[in-house]
Amino acid sequence: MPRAFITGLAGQDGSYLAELLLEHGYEVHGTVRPGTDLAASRLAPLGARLGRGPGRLTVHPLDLNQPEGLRALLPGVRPDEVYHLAAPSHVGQSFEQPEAACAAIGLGALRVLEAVRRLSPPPRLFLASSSEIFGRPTRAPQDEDTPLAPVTPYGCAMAFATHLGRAWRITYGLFVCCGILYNHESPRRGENFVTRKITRAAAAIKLGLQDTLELGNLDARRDWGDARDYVRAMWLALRADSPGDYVVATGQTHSVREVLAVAFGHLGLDWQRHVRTDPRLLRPAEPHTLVGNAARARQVLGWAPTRAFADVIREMTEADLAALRRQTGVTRADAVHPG
Ligand code: GDR
Repeated sequence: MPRAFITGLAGQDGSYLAELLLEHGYEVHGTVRPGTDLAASRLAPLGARLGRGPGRLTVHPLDLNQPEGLRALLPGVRPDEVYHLAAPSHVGQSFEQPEAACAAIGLGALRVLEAVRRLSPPPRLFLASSSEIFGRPTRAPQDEDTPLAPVTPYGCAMAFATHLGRAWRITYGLFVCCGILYNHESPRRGENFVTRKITRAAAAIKLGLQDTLELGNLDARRDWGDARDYVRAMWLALRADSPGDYVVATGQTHSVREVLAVAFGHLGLDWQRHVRTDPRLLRPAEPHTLVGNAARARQVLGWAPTRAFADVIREMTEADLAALRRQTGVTRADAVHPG
């Protein structure tokens, strides 16, 4: 049975990918930040799977900002497949801390590539890249050959990491796949990303725990997919006959306003009564017309998205409502706040 190694195991994607690989009998290893409370993390549902061997999960606390950490750890694990998912993922924050974001994303990818290259035989490597590398593209939808034109620190760092992956594939003949991932959401999405911020606020407003929601640009449009579909694409990429880069996207865009309409509408609320725009939440630059053409993933990997945008947003809203009810004990929502 294959052995996989995932950086960023406790993230949205890392946790779903670990579940997928365990289901397929893999022995899964991965890194989490030192001090991570597993029972309170996204890995909590996998508690019973902790251990070593096929179908088991081994967690390695490791600070990936330490240059030597991964290179020291990987030879002992001897993985067949490595998935590099750990990185700061908030584009807005990358404007506030550009140096930290660029170092973690750029040097992080470089260290993984170097650690993988030194293993014998080298494992197959998936690098998580981002639609942010296209920034303000000259064409839409974008595919694997679209020129990179990032406009955010995050996007610039991801472009650097993507070029490194391509260069190491050419130079060293490594099996490296860059997944150019468009936005992907789920109930495990971090609360500071716009979809989750909206679904959580809609649930809190429904329960009378909150009245207003502050957001930035409501006109922004994104190609939003489902995280569980996207980790399946990662896995399929490493099972292909040869390495390549893949756009992973739905090919459709929606606006932040549409997210609001679906989430609030699902709970019988009118979002316009609750949402305020806060100029401090506007970003210095926004990408334009990010929409992906996943034809190569479809043809080569047999991949296609299975969950529709509105279904994911509704699922997230339901999950937030259930979680807030559990946490607060508020159940008579309608009586508290008529919406
Ligand atoms: P994004 O996702 O930047 O596309 O990066 P995010 O959900 O943060 O923003 C999407 C759009 O919504 C607008 N927006 C707000 N965003 C946040 N976070 N908070 C707000 O209050 C708010 N109001 C409006 C943003 O301006 C933006 O236009 C995601 C991340 O997962 C990256 O790691 C990944 O690489 C890309 O998707 C593809």
